[in-house]
Amino acid sequence: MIGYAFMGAVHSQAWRTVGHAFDLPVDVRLAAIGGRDSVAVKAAADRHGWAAFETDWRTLIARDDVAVVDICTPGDTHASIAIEALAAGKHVICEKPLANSVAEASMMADAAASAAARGVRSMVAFNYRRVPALAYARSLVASGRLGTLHHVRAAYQQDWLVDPAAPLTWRMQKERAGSGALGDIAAHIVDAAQFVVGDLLSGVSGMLETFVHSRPLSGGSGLSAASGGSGVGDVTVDDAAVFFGRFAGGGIATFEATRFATGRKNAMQLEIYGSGGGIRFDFERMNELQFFDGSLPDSENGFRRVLVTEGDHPYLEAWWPPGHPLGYEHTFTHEFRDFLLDVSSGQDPSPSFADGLQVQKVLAAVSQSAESGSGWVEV
Ligand code: 4PW
Repeated sequence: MIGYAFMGAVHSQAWRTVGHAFDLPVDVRLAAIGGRDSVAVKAAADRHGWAAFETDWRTLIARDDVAVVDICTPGDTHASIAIEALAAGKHVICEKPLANSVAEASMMADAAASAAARGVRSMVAFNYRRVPALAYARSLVASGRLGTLHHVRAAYQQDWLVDPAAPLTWRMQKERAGSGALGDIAAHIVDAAQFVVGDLLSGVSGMLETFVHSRPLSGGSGLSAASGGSGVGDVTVDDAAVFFGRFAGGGIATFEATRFATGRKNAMQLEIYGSGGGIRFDFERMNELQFFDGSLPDSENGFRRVLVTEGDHPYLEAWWPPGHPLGYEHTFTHEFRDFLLDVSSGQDPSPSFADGLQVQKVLAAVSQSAESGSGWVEV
């Protein structure tokens, strides 16, 4: 694994547990963790259970005991690491968004396609697909329980940047992150909406907003880095993205992604309404799905809470008896289980780099719309 901040920590947890939670045809060994700062990466190796550490990612990729490279770094390094790892015959998991641009994502998708011809597999880590309630929602839609799709409403609301004193970190620097809320959290709800609906967005129109344009320089790099630097730096990405779109097969959608929804900490929400019913999901209650089954008589009907903890719900066979909820970290264990099963059986994991490229194209279309002001009519 390369990277050791928030995603590095939660991925490490998933690598430690996946081989124990699920029966896998492979042994999982946390061979090496990579990072530039030798003191920090050694501490991360000790803390997260990695057998070794490297301060050069190329050295890590070249190790004979590394079969899978897990990329948990800022987006400006995804393409170079993934392309070299695939060329070296290593299977690759890359955190979302796939890249900082369509051009980079396209090169990664091409490298993944040629690597797959050599039996080398890859996946982009949109972990919300592995929330049991969303995987179950997808099965409800796929089985026709909602009928013809009319509306999707998706939101991803955080508030960690409302305070203008929150320090400047890599997530607010375009050259490191590519974009702000758009690539970091709108990417999640675009992928999750397309995954649950089983269709792709054909067009979008939107706006981006930056509320705070300069921040104190930070002493660290993570989401909650303490401000230890001196002076201020420019915020060069969006704080919020609001957009709407149309699905290729019909149905319209609205999306809101923000780091300024005061009071909302990690509120990822998805609502789907069709001719036959409706679904509502809120990550703050991630083990539940609100389901309106339109086949029941109106006199006895309404949204009912489905507790998605039964053994026949997706992934639940590995965990606890009904009624014992799972957490955020389980979604990463689930995605690694699927990845390792696909690699072992010679299948291409999902979502693929091509899927990641398609999300990147949606994000780029939103940016283009916002920059050109297209579709905006003054009242
Ligand atoms: O889903 C993740 C969130 O929990 C996102 O990928 C980034 O990390 C942004 O906020 C958190």
